[in-house]
Amino acid sequence: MSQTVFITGASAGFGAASARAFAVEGNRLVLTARRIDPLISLQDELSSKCQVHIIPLDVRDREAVCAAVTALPAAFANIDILINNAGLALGLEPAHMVDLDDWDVMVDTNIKGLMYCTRAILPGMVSRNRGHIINMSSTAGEWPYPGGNVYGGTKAFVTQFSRNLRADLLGSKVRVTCIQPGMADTEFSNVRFKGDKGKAASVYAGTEPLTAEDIAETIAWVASRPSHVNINTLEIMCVDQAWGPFAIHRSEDSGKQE
Ligand code: NDP
Ligand code: 8X3
Repeated sequence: MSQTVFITGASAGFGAASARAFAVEGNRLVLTARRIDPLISLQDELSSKCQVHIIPLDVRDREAVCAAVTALPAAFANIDILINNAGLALGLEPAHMVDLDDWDVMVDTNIKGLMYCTRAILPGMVSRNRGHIINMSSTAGEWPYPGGNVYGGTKAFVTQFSRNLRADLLGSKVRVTCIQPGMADTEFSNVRFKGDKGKAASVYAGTEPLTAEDIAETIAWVASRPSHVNINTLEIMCVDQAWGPFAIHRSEDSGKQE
């Protein structure tokens, strides 16, 4: 069955790989991101397989999100699948040392941008009684780590927002899925470390991390379940990643009475 798929953050990583995964005959793709050049390249690459509409869009811009959805050409207007993927981490400093602007950008993108896209597209899905919202959370939304502070907080929002959407949508046929990947080798770490390629590469050194294609395949699988099946939450890690024990700080005089 042909579907219209709206992807945020389609210029790189999971979003671009998802565009490739959904580029099958009959489908219509709406690809959005701030950078237009990678979107044009992707459109050139995929337009022999399916119809592709690209929109330069910053998901933090509430008016622009509404305008983009309202102005969709008729062929792309009835969105079946929204992949709320645009997002980023900035920095890995402890909370008392971070740049507050970085926290603002993460909240505005990962939380508010995802809210805006959902609110703009969901009414159409409800009125057609058909649709699927796939939200990109992270293991960072479930499991804390030093320096994860606001990034993990934004992803915890995505996880709980996804569950609450399901609660609101009970009685409709609209599905909601939350994907929680662990470490995946995309532009993510390069963005987090603000272009420091050495630091970004060190995140994946000596491991076989998840790839963007691993996540895109998972998204495609989730979306292709029978229409009465809703995958609620799906956490995925590479085999080279797992949990550690609780961290315990010990000092020389700990526990000693004066
Ligand atoms: P990439 O950096 O490779 O891709 C991020 C995408 O988000 C880019 O297309 C970027 O496009 C877009 N984006 C960022 N800010 C905005 C914005 N304000 N408006 C619109 N688009 C934006 O990272 P990933 O593919 O790895 O990340 C995709 C999602 O997956 C993110 O939400 C991330 O938090 C999450 N994730 C990543 C993991 C990983 O280890 N890689 C693990 C778990 C979750 P542009 O810059 O052109 O706007
Ligand atoms: C990305 C995974 O562990 O870098 O969301 O936060 S992690």
